[in-house]
Amino acid sequence: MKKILFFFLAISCCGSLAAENGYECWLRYTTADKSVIKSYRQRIQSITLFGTSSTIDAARFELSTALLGLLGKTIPGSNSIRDGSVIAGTTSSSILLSKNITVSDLSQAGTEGFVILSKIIDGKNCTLIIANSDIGVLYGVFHFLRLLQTAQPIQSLHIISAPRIKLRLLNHWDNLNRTVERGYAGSSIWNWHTLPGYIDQRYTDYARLNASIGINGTVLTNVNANATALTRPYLEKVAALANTFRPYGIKVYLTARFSAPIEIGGLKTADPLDPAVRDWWKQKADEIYSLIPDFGGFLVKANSEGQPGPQNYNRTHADGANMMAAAVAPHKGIIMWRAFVYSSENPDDRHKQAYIDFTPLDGKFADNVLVQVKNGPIDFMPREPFHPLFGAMPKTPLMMEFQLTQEYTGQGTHLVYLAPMFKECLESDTYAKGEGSTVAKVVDGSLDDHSLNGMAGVSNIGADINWCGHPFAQANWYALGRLSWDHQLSADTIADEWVRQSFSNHIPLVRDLKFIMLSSREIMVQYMNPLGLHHIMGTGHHYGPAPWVNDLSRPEWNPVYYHRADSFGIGFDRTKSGSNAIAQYKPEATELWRDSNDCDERYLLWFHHVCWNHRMRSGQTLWTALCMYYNMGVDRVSVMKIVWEKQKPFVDAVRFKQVSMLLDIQYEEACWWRDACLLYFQTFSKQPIKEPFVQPTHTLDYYKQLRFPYAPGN
Ligand code: GCW
Repeated sequence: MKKILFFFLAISCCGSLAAENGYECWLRYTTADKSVIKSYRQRIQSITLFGTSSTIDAARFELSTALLGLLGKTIPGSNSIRDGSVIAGTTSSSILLSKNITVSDLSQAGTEGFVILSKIIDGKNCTLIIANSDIGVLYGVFHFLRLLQTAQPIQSLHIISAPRIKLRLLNHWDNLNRTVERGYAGSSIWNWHTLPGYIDQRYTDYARLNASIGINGTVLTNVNANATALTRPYLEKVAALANTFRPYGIKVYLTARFSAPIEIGGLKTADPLDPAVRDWWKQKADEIYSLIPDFGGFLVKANSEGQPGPQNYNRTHADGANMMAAAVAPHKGIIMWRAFVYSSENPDDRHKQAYIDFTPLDGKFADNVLVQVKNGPIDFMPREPFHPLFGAMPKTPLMMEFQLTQEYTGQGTHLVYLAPMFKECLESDTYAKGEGSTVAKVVDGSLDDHSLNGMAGVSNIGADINWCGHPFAQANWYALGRLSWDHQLSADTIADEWVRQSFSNHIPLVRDLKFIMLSSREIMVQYMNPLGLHHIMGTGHHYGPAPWVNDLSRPEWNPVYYHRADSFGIGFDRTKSGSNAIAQYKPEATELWRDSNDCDERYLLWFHHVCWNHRMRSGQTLWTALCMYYNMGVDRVSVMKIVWEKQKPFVDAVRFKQVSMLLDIQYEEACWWRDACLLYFQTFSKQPIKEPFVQPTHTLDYYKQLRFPYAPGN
């Protein structure tokens, strides 16, 4: 009886628990929360949208579809003002709107932002959504719908919101054959073969989801680029996508293979100073813009991991970038030039190489070039210090590159909410211009006054029905959008919004899922890469642990290069006595890392090689601490599982089961990381894994012989 009563209570507080496949992501528009639906019905009785563009049509579609779902009835359009009118548009499209907003509010909204106001007009309670541009109206509508979906009060609104960052982009690492490099959610959503004739509904839904979180650009192709994407037939396909995305304010960009003039242009060289090469790029840009007048520009990976680039011709990265920049500049295009470079010939610490290559070029890039920098100096590890380039190139806009796809953070099977990691980086202080010179201020352009600025996330989207594979991976896509709009939002706020929209407003569920999400990143660090360990994953596919690998052709591809375990101890000495990578940071920024006895222990083995009996703050030895963290990470995954199981009454059966199964896998894989790493490091420490820590289930040889020939994303 008790059980039955509980079941009914659960149903009544959560609304429908119909099976969900996750396709809608955070735009589910299910019945509004009971606590607010009555007031919403009062406040929302008619909708008026001024304007005639396809963007306004998109806003109208979204509003009417969403309100039908949320309020359970069709909300009529209306030309007259009444109680409960929701009126949206630009000030130029409506005198009513321009009369009811102050110049100051409007100017704060800027070109892409919006204002949402509760106003009494002619004695009637109205809600106004006002912007300077149609896209601002669409963003405002999506914000209003977010308020409704997250059960916020809407009686007395005065919201002004404008993006802090100009370019808010997804970077797809999608290949033309529809494989996705480091993709764990199925094949590429771009069906190149059926484009441009066939426009999959997914393309529109992709644009809706992106616009709802403020993303305004997408790089469609892999940075390990294929020049074929720049041939006419493919450009026509790209144009079809651009047409689909345009109403949603999303520009398309492509990756440009540096050797394209040779590969598809029939030239003998791709030397950026060669007039024929320069002309080829100019003509290519003209051709692209004739098909896609608002084409965004190119993202380029050059002279890195085998990609061709200007250094093949003894030219600099600036020479290469500026040549392409000149080609797109007449069309207002931009170049995003990646700083992810390290060379096989250079024996220096990989941590240092991008800084060494790029800082001398500061001030040498054309105005329409951004240098795109990964959050950390190695490669999207579970935890890295911020990249030393941030704050070191004041004359160049540095664009942030985060990785949403979980290449090194659990791939397709681990629940890891990455916003805390993104925030950790954004809030790091570079001290470039004294205290408070955060990475966020470098990236949003405010520190050095760059009006061109951007943030990108390497996409985790694929053709899986729920887009991202793991139901919780959607939260990382969501977080990228929200943080690029406003990097001051907390990871907690973003998780709160996402859970409410993606699951429900049921308070205990929101609390518990946030608990899981907000702790998940640190837990993952503990069972994979505690204490500053990094790059100890499997070769090629990067799946699972393989700290023992030491036979790859390039030293910096081997895990042993990074952990440097030996009979004395473990860790990479990056201080003066070692590679001195630490000197690439401002002295104030390194205060927490400099001294191995006083180092922020989260970065201990990143910056120091310390002995196995090194005393930790806790008084434990390093070896014991290592055992403790690996075990703690695993134990905390089991807590995640318990907390998830409690949600059964509040989550639809399909997603509940999916996440349960994935958490089981995550637990198994966390144990694998713990056991394989501890057994391997034990061969150097020569110390026991003592009680209460768990004894590994298998031998080290067992873990070493595991093979995963078809692991995804490779
Ligand atoms: O993280 C590494 C990946 C490569 C990737 C490269 C990069 C696209 O393992 O797959 O290539 O980074 O960012 O260029």
